[in-house]
Amino acid sequence: MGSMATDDGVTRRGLLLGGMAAAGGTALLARSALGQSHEGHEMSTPANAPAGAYPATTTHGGAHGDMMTVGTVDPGFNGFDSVQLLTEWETGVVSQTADGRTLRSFEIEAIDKELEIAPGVFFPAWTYNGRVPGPALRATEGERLRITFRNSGSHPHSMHFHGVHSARMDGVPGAGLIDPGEEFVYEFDAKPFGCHLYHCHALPLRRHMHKGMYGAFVIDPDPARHPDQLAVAQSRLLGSAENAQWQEMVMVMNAFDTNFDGGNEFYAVNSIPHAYAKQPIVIDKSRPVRIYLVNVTEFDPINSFHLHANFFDYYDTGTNLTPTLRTVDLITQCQAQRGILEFSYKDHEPGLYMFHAHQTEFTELGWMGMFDVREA
Ligand SMILES: [Cu+2]
Repeated sequence: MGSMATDDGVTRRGLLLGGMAAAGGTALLARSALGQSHEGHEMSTPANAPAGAYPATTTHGGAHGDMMTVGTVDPGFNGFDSVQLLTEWETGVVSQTADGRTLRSFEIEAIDKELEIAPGVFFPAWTYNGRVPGPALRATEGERLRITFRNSGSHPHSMHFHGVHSARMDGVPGAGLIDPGEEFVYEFDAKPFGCHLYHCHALPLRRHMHKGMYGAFVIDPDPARHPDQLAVAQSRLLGSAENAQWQEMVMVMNAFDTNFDGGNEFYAVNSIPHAYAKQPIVIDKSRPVRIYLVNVTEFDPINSFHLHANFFDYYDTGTNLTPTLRTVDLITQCQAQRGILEFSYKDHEPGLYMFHAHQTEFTELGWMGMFDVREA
């Protein structure tokens, strides 16, 4: 919690409503059914009402479903949509180095861009390639990576990768932190395999983080290096037949301080509050699910992921091929913590299964979604 932030959820909701007025009077919260228009009387639920105090009319029901943004964010305006972000991996361009190694090259540009992060609420983001979170970079263990970073934004920025590299490539002041108009090339080996992240490391760090400068950085294990756990390694390798059996998605837990008071007004995975509640993520129940989960939430010290009616295995940081935790239904992450979740619905009946942060306030302010589990 930032020094200026309140930890009082009621007051925060009050701030949210104030922010809505500032955003042009577009009302956001309602106890309405999903997708239903309640313009004109959405304020009938008092802003300080405790969750569940009013009967839910949503088909998703219950205390989680009765507070929801109304309307939809325009994916055309943002240039990306939430469903697309789940499965869109940036794998760069592959070539060979002079000594015969695989070289994977990425092009990243820092761009100032206004995003519509909730219906009618616009946020002056600083982005990588015009999106928040930035591109989900994906490579394979042992490759040489070359990231050409161009700063077309209005402030100094960098790319600081969580991984193994030299001091010169660390993306901190004096080592890859560049001014507007400049370019820098980061180059290092892809290691260790795992679920990592990158983010800007300009100061003040909290400002550059919360403005949107972060993204997932996944390094798949090279199966040839893991003969004793070959099947698991193969299943993690994007492009393999074994990997194609999985339903993989990337979820970056983030939040937005839309009134710049050092506390967040909106919480989400992949930026858009309630996006996956309004448009549940379709899951084929016969195939396993793998989530690359990264927490970049600024101001709040912790975030979490809770899966309803099911349990998952968890690989902390993704750097092992055996689970760190087995059979859990909740995982907590500080900022920059991340890991891989694996679970299956094969023995479940089809239906809508919820997932959300288990900080109730985060849930109500946008960090809640649904899996729409269906027969194959
Ligand atoms: Cu920055």
